[in-house]
Amino acid sequence: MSGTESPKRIAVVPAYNEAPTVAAVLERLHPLVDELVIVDDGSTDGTRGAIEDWLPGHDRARLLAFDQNRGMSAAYYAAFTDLTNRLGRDELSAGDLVFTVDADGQHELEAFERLHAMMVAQDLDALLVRRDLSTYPWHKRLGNWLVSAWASLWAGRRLQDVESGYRVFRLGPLADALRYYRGYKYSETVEVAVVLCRLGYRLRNDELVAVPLYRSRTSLTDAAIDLGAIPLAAARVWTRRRAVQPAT
Ligand SMILES: Nc1nc2c(ncn2[C@@H]2O[C@H](COP(=O)(O)OP(=O)(O)OP(=O)(O)O)[C@@H](O)[C@H]2O)c(=O)[nH]1
Ligand SMILES: [Mg+2]
Repeated sequence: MSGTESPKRIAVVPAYNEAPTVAAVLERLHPLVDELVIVDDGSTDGTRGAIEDWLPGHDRARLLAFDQNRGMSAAYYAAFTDLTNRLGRDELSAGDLVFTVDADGQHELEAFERLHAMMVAQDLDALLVRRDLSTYPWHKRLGNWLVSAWASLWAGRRLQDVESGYRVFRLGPLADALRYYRGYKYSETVEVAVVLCRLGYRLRNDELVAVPLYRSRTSLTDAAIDLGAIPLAAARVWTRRRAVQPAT
């Protein structure tokens, strides 16, 4: 895939009950991108209102909103499917860059330009930021190490922080990967990583970025779901790859 032409920058921000932080994150992110897609699904704390108050005057941003909460993976699936459909209509290009950024302020936007430059200079298909988890409690770090090690086994290569939601994808590979996973709860991050690796895309997961603040809402159950989702994602690529590949 060529990385030489100037790609569009699109950010996808999933937001669930992030009223205190979401507007500040969007305000900071908006000047960095050509397009901003926010997905609020069924927040109960005023997140929707905070986004709607922020939207006027930010014409490159749009909101996808669900009335019932469907989980982070469903939010990404909706946004990525929308982008994939626009790729199919030639409104976007396979080389365009899709950034994913959390709405809680945990993703250091200082790194944004550096991540873009790495994608282009190294002609990467995906860059999953490795978060500096040194401020996290030991059990979170251990859990992250275990899930990443398990994912590495199934991906066929070492992944350092497979649970990271701070990522950059080329739209073409992302649209391709989307044919092999949907995600449940938080599993989107681990599934897309394993699928992209199994499909042979060029991916990095070793670029370390600081996390400005610690906050955690994920549980042991979420980690268990991810552990189960990883081999299933790899198996889907093995069993369905031939079936979904266009005939040559
Ligand atoms: N649209 C949507 N977004 C969600 C949902 N759950 C979480 N998010 C968002 O997804 C992003 C990541 O969620 P977090 O709960 O911070 O998870 P994390 O940072 O990956 O992991 P922890 O640090 O362990 O909590 C944040 O922007 C959340 O607002 C959801 O059900 N729907
Ligand atoms: Mg977070």
